[in-house]
Amino acid sequence: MAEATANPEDDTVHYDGPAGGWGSVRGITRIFGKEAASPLAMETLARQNKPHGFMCVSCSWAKPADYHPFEFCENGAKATLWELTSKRCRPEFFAAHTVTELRGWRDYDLEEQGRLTHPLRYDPASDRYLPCAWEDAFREIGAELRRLDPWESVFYASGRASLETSYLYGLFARLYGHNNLPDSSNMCHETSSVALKKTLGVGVGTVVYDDLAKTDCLLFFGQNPGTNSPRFLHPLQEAAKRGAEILVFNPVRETGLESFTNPQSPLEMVTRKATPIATQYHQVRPGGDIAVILGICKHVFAADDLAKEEGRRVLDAAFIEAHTHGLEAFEARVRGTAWAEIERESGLPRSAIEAAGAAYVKAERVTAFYGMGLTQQVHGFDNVAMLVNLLLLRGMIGRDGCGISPVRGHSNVQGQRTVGIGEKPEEVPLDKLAAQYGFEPPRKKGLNTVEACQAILGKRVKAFLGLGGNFLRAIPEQVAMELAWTDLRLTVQVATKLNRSHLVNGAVAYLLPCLGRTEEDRQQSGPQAVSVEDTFSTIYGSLGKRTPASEHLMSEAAIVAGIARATLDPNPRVPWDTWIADYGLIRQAIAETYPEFFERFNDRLWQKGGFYRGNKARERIWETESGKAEFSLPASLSAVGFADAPGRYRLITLRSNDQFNTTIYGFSDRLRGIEGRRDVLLMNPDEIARAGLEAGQSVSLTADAEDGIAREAGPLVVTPFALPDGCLGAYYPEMNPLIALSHHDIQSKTPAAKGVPVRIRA
Ligand SMILES: Nc1nc2c(c(=O)[nH]1)N[C@H]1C(S)=C(S)[C@@H](COP(=O)(O)OP(=O)(O)OC[C@H]3O[C@@H](n4cnc5c(=O)[nH]c(N)nc54)[C@H](O)[C@@H]3O)O[C@H]1N2
Ligand SMILES: Nc1nc2c(c(=O)[nH]1)N[C@H]1C(S)=C(S)[C@@H](COP(=O)(O)OP(=O)(O)OC[C@H]3O[C@@H](n4cnc5c(=O)[nH]c(N)nc54)[C@H](O)[C@@H]3O)O[C@H]1N2
Ligand SMILES: [Mo]
Repeated sequence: MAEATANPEDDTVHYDGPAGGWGSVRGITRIFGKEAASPLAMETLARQNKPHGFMCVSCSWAKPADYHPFEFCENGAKATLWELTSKRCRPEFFAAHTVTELRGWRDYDLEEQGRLTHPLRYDPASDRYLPCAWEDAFREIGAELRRLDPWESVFYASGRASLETSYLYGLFARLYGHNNLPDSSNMCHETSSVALKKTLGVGVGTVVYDDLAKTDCLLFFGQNPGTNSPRFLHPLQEAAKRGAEILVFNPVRETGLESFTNPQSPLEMVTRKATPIATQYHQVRPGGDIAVILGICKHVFAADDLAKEEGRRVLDAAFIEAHTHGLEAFEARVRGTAWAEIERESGLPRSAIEAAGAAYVKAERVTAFYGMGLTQQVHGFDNVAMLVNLLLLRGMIGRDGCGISPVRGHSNVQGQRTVGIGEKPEEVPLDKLAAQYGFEPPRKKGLNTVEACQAILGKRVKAFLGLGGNFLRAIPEQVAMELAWTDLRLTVQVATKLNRSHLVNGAVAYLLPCLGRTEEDRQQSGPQAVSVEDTFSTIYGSLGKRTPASEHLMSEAAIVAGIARATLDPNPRVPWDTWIADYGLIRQAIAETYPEFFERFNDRLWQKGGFYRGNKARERIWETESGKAEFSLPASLSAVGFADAPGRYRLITLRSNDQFNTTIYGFSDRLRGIEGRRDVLLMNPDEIARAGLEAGQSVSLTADAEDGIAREAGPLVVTPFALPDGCLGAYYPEMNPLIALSHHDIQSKTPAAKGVPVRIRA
């Protein structure tokens, strides 16, 4: 059986087996036992991601029409069992522990207490959370909000809540009077929303699930499907088997991109046969992607020069002429950049980049997939825009089997934006809302995540509502933010399990427990379904059937409606109670606001394979400034936004295979061969030697930001790992105290968590 071992050749820690396979089965079994989930949980897993089933609460990967018998992966199963745990975090727990005491606990131990069971109010006298009645909670929260200027409040959303809940949440903010609606997307694919909008006219990807069966070349930049979207490994395996080129660019050699054994295939499982995935694997330097892609473009222009001599073209000249703008300046920039510069910034030899270029030139249908490796950089916008440039050169957008695909994170993060959660007023049909509900919506831009943090530090915000998530652990600048947090007047957190954000509270604080997506949501008209949108803009119904973790839970939709009703003056056109009695009526309201996406929403809710909401760029209609797809010039050849200096490293903050964002399921990062601990500092053996360190030594990291603020994390154990020179790897969220709030993508303000300047302190 595959095990984590030290690599005999260079002593680095790595994993010997494929992704999937028996390791993933063992992973599921272990969590099943740990959460003491009832045998009925298996029945729930069998309904996961299927028509009339429920849609996984883990990632936003597609739920295909021709599904597998078990359309779930190791990490989807972990997420489901995490929700279905038999453990409960009851009022007795809070009676036994003060909030100050709990603040000293590890994230893992907090969530290990299990599901929250009662609405709770913070009692300053005893420093404890005490149970309260739902109506009292709503009344006091409403009264507090009514006392504030609406712009002094922030309504955060974490990307899981359904389309129905999200629509109500956004509407509530606007009826109340602000656009301060940051969401987890602001820390994630906001870079994509901004860059794709600017260059292609749509803020989402152009690829659909069926393209995966047609593409003959997949470019993979900074996304780790083995851990973060494991069901992606099935179409990837199929593509590999049909001989498609799979070109990976990642500083880390991620197992899922190297080889895969399909746990759903008895033959592969018994024979332990693994399919190799990547046909080329390039360990680019963190922040080196702009240079790599520019190098590939350079190769494309050179190949076009040669082809022209033979009367052929490599560029899609007709497409460029009819559909794009700005080629000339881009071409001049590419031709004017020397290979030596490209090699230095990318950390890759010219020959490797040319090999990738040759595969791209040969392919008929190319798709590009990417994740946090591109978006969480200071020049993240340029990373994404460069990928667009590359695809435009050969007309790889708006054809079957082609396109660009940001692989989204949270299961409904893209959908939340679709139905109005967002701080940018221009992206919400405010006139429509005004007419539909008879009010004057706020028109000023609201706060995104970084701006909300700045406003909290500057004491300009007095109330924070969190619809899920773990804001204080997910954001940068943790130390200063936690200090500022206690100055808030009101904090309200809607959650399923206890986390650190609940323990740093405002003067008036509520912790409101909600139903999970697997659970039956029974309202006046009967059990309610909800809906979510996946990474390919496809929308699915989702029906929870499990008995709720506690009879005191409310649905997220009902909690939002409860707070809204208590805050706002009555408006007969905004029937909160009627909406909650029957979510079909919320879907009707959504269809009225967004007819272009949600026409006949209720009829299409259970369409097999979901329904596609369409994408203009896919049809080659470009809603950009020029009316065409835009070539753009990167501001810099390096994406990290700081210069190299002696002793300064580029830190990548990583997700393990045993976590979902700030939720730590366990201490095993099986696919990277790291077991039993998360306090590791990954660096390559030569780098360890150059720094005068030894494997196993304990060190800490300090931030190397220019603002002079001391930021530190550790202790960490130096662990040899195959990474490029000059870079370090360590886990998110433990490293977040090291990230300055100002260290973010310039255009979108997405925190630059994949290229953090740090120093090592021995
Ligand atoms: N099991 C599980 N599933 C998840 C999540 C989870 O935490 N656990 N989180 C969900 C969420 S919200 C999201 S956004 C997604 C995140 O999914 P991903 O987008 O895959 O995010 P990460 O794992 O943070 O990082 C992705 C990859 O970027 C690489 N990388 C780092 N720096 C660079 C660089 O400069 N260039 C390149 N080319 N690559 C780089 C890293 O080595 C890593 O392999 O997953 C979702 N699914
Ligand atoms: N350094 C660094 N920082 C990062 C990242 C990184 O790669 N590196 N990644 C960023 C990214 S991509 C993201 S998306 C953010 C994630 O930021 P968030 O979305 O804010 O964080 P999560 O960890 O997903 O939130 C977990 C909590 O959600 C609650 N929860 C779970 N299920 C439900 C539910 O059904 N309803 C409700 N109401 N609550 C629920 C539970 O209480 C749980 O503790 O972090 C960002 N921060
Ligand atoms: Mo994310």
